Amino acid sequence: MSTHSNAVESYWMPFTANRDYKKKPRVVVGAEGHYYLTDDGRRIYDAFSGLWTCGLGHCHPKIVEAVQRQVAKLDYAIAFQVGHDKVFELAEQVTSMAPEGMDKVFFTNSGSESVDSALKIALAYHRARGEGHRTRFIGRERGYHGVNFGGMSVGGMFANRKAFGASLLPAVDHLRHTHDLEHNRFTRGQPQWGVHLAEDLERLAALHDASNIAAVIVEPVPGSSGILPPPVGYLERLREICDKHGILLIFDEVITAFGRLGAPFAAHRFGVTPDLITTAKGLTNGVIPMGAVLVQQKIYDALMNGPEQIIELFHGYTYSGHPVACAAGLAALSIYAEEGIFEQVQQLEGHFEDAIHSLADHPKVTDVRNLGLMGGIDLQPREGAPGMRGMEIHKRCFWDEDIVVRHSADLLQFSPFLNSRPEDITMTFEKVRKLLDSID
Ligand code: PXG
Ligand code: PLP
Repeated sequence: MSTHSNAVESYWMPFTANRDYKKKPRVVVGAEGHYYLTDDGRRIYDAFSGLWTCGLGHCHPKIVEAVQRQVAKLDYAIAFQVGHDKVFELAEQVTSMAPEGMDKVFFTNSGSESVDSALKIALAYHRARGEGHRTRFIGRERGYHGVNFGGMSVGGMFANRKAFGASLLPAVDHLRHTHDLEHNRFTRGQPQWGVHLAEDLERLAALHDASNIAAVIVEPVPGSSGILPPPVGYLERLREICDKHGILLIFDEVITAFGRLGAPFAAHRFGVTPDLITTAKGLTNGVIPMGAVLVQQKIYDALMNGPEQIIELFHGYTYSGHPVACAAGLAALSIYAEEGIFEQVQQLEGHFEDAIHSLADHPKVTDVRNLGLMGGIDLQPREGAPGMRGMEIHKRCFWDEDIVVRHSADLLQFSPFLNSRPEDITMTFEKVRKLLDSID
């Protein structure tokens, strides 16, 4: 490792086992297309496209050029009370890709900020309509909505909640998650079983009284917690129940937007339109941090009351709509369209499904799930050492097989490039099988 060891010691790494990592750091110093370049001169295939972020590949020349041009022309623009050309252009582009009626967009800098912004917008909307009693949020077990207090509260990942449980938002409840090994183990795509789980929302609406519930937030396909495609009809049913009770439906599309499911948004793929969509990652292809909250016109309109000189929503970030991020976003959106990226995903989906399910027969594999270009493999945990098998696969992939495979405990996650070569998808799972054969 050429990086100075004091330098590595200075950094407190996010969501990382710091002490273990620092014994033998895995360091990249460059990237090109579908590969990372390491400090010891290797080319490493990126089977996770960043962190679900860089679906178009790394250092796409059109995005690089747009960013370089923008940073030299307008590096930053005061975000409050003054706008700039690129942010309006991007707002128009994003809303024109969005599901029908989602005509307004609020910009943030990450998925976590998008989620907390969306929750606040939901509260503000109900208050503006004289329903300020709607303060409760409903999330879902195994949901991941980022790391800020709102998102953590509606989230349902045990490890994320454990340390901060006592300080989460009080008025939150959770739907059950939809994964049940007895009924949908090794399902290809959406499971047929489980639509009845949406009735959990009726149960919670009765328990808390629907008139107290502001919004339900779900990932259309939970990503971080294991790629859990929704049962057929489930999201449709959530939409119906929300409509019946005047509850807003928020889709957290931080992972699923911008092509991951072969459509601009998961809302398109499932034919279900929520009231708000949170997004980030693919908006700029991960090149500059940026997120967005898309809302139905009715939500914006409800807040446009009172004296015109008064700020309608007391919320915003110093870097909302940062010009350099907007330039990256505009370039990314134009590539999605010009290179037919969503169609490429549709064509790759079947090959990806076959490739990932080729591991279903492996004795160390307990479940395989996929939708679009999202995939997860559960490994049988080692006796008395949960998480170690997943960690070993990740490390051996990096050091021995020149490939980045993401793991979370004993879950392996796959997020291939939206413009992957089919043979690279095949190669990914061949390498994983080889390692599964060779480790304990
Ligand atoms: N919502 C969802 C659905 C996400 O997937 C966030 C919110 C938070 O976004 P930021 O930009 O604040 O991280 C996410 C992020 C993984 C992995 O390995 C997933 C995420 C981030 C890092 C790793 O699955 N999702
Ligand atoms: N903390 C302090 C002291 C600030 O002045 C600001 C912004 O002005 C923030 C936090 C929030 O920062 P951001 O707008 O980048 O989220």
